[in-house]
Amino acid sequence: MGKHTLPEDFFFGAAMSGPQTEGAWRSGGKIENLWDTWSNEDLGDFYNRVGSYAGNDFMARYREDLALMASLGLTTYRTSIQWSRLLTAEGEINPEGAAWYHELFRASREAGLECFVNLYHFDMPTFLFRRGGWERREVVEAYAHYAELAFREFGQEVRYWFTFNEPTVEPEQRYQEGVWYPKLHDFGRARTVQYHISLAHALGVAAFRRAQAAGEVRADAKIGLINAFTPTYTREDPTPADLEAVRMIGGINNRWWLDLITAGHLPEDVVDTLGARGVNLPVRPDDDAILAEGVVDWLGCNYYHPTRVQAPASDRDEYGLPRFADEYIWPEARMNESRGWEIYPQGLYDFGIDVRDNYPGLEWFVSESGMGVMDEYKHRGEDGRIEDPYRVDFVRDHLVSVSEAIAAGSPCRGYHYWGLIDNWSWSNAFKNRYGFVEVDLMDGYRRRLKRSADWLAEVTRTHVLD
Ligand code: BGP
Repeated sequence: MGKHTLPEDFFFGAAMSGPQTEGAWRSGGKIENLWDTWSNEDLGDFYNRVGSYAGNDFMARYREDLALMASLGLTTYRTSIQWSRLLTAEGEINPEGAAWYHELFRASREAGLECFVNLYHFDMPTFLFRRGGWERREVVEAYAHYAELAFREFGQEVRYWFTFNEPTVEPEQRYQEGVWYPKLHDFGRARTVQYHISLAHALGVAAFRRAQAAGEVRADAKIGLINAFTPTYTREDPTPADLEAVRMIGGINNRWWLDLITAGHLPEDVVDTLGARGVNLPVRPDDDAILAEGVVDWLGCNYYHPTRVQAPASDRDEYGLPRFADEYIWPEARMNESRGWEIYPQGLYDFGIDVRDNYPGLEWFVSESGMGVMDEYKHRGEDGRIEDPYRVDFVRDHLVSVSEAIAAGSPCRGYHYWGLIDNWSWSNAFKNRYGFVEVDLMDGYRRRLKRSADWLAEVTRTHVLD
């Protein structure tokens, strides 16, 4: 009958992060992270000059927000601990920071919500960045220490842990594409950062296993990685050079992490090609043994858009660095114009099939999916609620794709919507709104359900999509 449903035990939840919601950027003993530093140095880089400072006021409104999530039928959500809030610059627990997260996890349980906890969401403490950030081993070690302390502190409360959110993004945005502070254009340094984050991930998993064996972490706890996956496509009639572009771009963004978390090593073909092009990773003799510890219990897939590539016109970019692909403009692409991202729900199905066929046994869930829309206040209806049928279409189409992947045998367990409650989107600040719940900046961060929230509540209740 063409009716799409999701399994009864399929979970629905919300995804968010500490730096984008908490606010209170310099109280409670929190030290500066890179977002605070960038805001202080160049507020003009942020949409409407809204910096990192206030998040979406979550620390003041968390009880209300948790209740809202539960009222929409969600049973889980994910946020992140901010390294810069939990630890002092001396690497010790900041008691006020710890108290906040204990309180948040307590309130979550009380609201009937399972809180998934991620340890790092692009929020490098500034003093560590000044020591070289992810370009330095010292910082990899500092992350491992932070992870160890977090497992010990919250190990009895938290069941679902994640080492990183989107480890592909910092190398790309900060070091390669020049988009985020410190705005570098250096392909090689970006790969060093990517390599060091891979080691940090593996050391984090190892610390988790040790803490679990020692009884510091619950026996039923799991560790995972959350990454942004961009299924990589090329033109319909590809040349061998187009396929080569797919191999390298898909290899750097997707296979790199999938191989690490399922097999405990990096894809050899990708590392070899990088080396052949003069991009050498800062490998040390014992690194293979470290990476081998990176195998996780399950995976979160953030999916916003696919990547479409073709053979590059030149094998060097404008900065003289290796270039593996040019963008391929697919004439049929449907765009979310606000964000400039292609809307392609089938990418989730294709990801699910990739996991089923190439990484058998790997359980996964959709850890982010969402649609950000500019000037959404213009859609406000007469009763004050934002009318957003486009969001319903977007989420339904993606969930249909998930249900088809599950029907084809892919082990997808749940779906977290990104930005359930409008939040601060890095340098885009509050430009593109993702929420099923509006945050009214003109009215003291007041929360108001958008029309789409009615639909969401119905789907979480029935698990029926069409
Ligand atoms: C992901 C991040 C989130 C979130 C989301 C939406 O890459 O994990 O932190 O921000 O994308 O993107 P944006 O906020 O840039 O519109």
